Amino acid sequence: MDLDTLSARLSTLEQAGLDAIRAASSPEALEAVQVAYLGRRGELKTVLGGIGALPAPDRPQVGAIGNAVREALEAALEIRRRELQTAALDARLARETVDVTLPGRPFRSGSLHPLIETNREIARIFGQFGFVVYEGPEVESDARNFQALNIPPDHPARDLWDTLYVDVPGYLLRTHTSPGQIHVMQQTAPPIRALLPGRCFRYEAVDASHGFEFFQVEGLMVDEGTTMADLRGLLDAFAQAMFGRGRPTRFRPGYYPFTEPSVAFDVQCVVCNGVGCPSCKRTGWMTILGAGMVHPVVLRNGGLDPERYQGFAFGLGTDRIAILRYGIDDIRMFLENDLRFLEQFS
Ligand code: 2NL
Repeated sequence: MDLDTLSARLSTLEQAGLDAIRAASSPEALEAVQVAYLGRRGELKTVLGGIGALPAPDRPQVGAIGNAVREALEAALEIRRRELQTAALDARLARETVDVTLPGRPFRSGSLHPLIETNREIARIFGQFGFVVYEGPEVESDARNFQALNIPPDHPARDLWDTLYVDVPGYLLRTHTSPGQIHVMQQTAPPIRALLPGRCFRYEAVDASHGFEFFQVEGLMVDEGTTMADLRGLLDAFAQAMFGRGRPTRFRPGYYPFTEPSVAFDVQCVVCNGVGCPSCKRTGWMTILGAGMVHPVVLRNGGLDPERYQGFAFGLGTDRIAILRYGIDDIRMFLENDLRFLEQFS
């Protein structure tokens, strides 16, 4: 082994190392090249191992060449490492690019249930006349649901077949929202203008126009000198707001144990405008609620003196108003929660 041979080998090694570094296409490959050329058992160490066979004066020169080769390879490694890092970053940026100009994915928004919408509209209209919304419990005492309302023990509504009773003796699922009005009378001093919306329950055979759950809104007004004319005017204003201005209305005689006198309140048929059609059974009129002057016995049961105070009350079926409002022909739709039905109200 002589100086020239060794320098020639070092120069070949440098060239091969530089080529391998440039050819490395990943950080892992580059690492392998580094180990192969500059590692403890790498090419450079192997070639320099031959230095011991040289005459002593030649050794420093070979050592210097060896160091230059090492530095050249290390510099090339560093440059290539940076190149690979930059390339990796560019690739990642390209891969993860978000196009902020793309339109968002539309999401489905829900809508209020038609009964809720109807309830709110009713409350809004009566709210304009000073009526305040109250709520009573769905489980009521027999005392408030029937006795306080002057419904005698032998009244057909009290039949097991009409009322849903709960396991607690003396309690039942309210068959109307009227017991809530008893709460209001017992707790509020006149003037009272109360609106009571809520779910009611009756033991019914279910069909297109009867459910065992239904929604009711009741109104109660009590003050000194309240008359039937006040009731007539209020209900007429309600009908105009709900079904359109100029819609004719009428009172017919009715009967409820808790009002005297009692009336049925009709609006001209909203389907045929009074001509007569299947919806109004060819009468030209539709009954939308029942009402009357609060029976003195009921006022007294509510803790009020009937000599001083008079009142009127009315009760309407929310389902029925919603049917007329939206042209629905089967009340079972309201509680089935079929999205194909509900989505039509969004
Ligand atoms: C109907 C008829 C009505 C009442 C409800 C009432 C409440 C009290 C006193 C007197 Cl505390 N009356 N409520 C009065 C007349 C009729 O509802 O068939 N609604 C669906």
